[in-house]
Amino acid sequence: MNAPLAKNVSSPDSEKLILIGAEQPGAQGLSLEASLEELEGLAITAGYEPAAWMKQNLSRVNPGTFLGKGKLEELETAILHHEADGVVFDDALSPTQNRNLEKILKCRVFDRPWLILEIFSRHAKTRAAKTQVELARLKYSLPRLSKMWSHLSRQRGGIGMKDVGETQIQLDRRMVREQISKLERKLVTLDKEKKTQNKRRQSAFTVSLVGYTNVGKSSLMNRLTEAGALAENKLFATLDATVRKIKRNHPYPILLTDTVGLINKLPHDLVASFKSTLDEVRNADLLINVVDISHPHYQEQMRVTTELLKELNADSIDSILVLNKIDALSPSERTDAENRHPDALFISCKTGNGVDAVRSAIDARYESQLISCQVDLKYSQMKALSEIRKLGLITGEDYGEEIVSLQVQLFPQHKERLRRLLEEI
Ligand SMILES: Nc1nc2c(ncn2[C@@H]2O[C@H](COP(=O)(O)OP(=O)(O)OP(=O)(O)O)[C@@H](O)[C@H]2O)c(=O)[nH]1
Ligand SMILES: [Mg+2]
Repeated sequence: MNAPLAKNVSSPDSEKLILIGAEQPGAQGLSLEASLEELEGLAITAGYEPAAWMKQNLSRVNPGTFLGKGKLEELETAILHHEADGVVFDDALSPTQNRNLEKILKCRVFDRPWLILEIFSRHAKTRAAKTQVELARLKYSLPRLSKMWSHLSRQRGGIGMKDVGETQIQLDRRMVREQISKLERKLVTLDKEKKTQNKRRQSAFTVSLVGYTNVGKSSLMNRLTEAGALAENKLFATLDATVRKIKRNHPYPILLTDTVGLINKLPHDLVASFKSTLDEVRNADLLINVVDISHPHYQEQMRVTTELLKELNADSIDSILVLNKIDALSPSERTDAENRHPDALFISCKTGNGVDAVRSAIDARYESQLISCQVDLKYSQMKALSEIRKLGLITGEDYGEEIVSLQVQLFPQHKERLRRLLEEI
């Protein structure tokens, strides 16, 4: 992290963790070093105390224990040495690997996806976000039920089911499955409510802020709209899509959406659960791809963002690249970045530098989508003018003897509505 991250809890008895990363042939995304650094940031955000890092070159993942025997022994020694309470793997563990590792290492073992879920769970505020995270957590836990359950219950007030027997696990599984279907039903209802809201937004130009976590999306949202969105030096500060109108004289409002940040190895269940939030991205007319240009690994973060947008089928949406935090660059770093990204907009949400250019770029993209057409009105039809104004932007008026010729700019999808309106008058 390029700046110290805010700790969620600074409790003196926060759990000590050993972080494990593995270099695997053909792996994509962040380098091992950058990925472990990020894992450390995630662990701190979730309130843990990272005690040490361990790296491993893996030519083959052991299906039962992920790591080979030698590395496991090394890990056991490290746990004793650092008096660690647990181990977190940077890679996703299978449920079997997870259970076996807990048995061998006799301490809590979890992985990056679970860590992200814990953070999401702490930061979720709205009903939809809470439901989405809870669903993802339960789906993740179901095949891992045994010791994992004790973490779940601990976080929900500590029912204390540490040494549960097989029968108990069967019962727990059934309970979790029932809870999963209950939450899925709840999400469907919430989704329906949202669709009604979205319908009202159909005749709007929607712009979505996207990008890696902590790059400054919410800060840009605040600069552009005075939305008062929560901006914090915290991974995943934003979990819910906030929508605000950018005030302008256009016939259709421009709506700006702040979205959840992206990260490498985002848990699959989480992506699925956040589908409706991420729909904001998929359905946008324009994406503002925000990058923290001052981050040492910004290029890798850009790569991960591109990959995730592809996964969300959002890679063909028109987008503007915005490089934020230029206040944190030295003059030579700035020149370097400008040479490397000649088409990007350089801004600082901290100083406000460049924010107007983002506003103009959004307007220009909006206007480029409009089509021009000529509407001839008889003077007796002039009452339709106010209706036409609701559909499009009148850019020219030519008053003839019999008719008024209007130049109207509008979205292609509204041409049919205009035609019908003219027929009716
Ligand atoms: N130096 C500097 N810091 C910035 C700038 N813009 C945002 N920040 C800081 O970066 C941190 C993250 O900002 P947010 O706006 O919360 O970032 P985000 O992309 O919304 O983050 P998530 O919601 O967690 O994905 C905060 O501490 C901001 O104050 C900038 O231009 N310069
Ligand atoms: Mg945010």
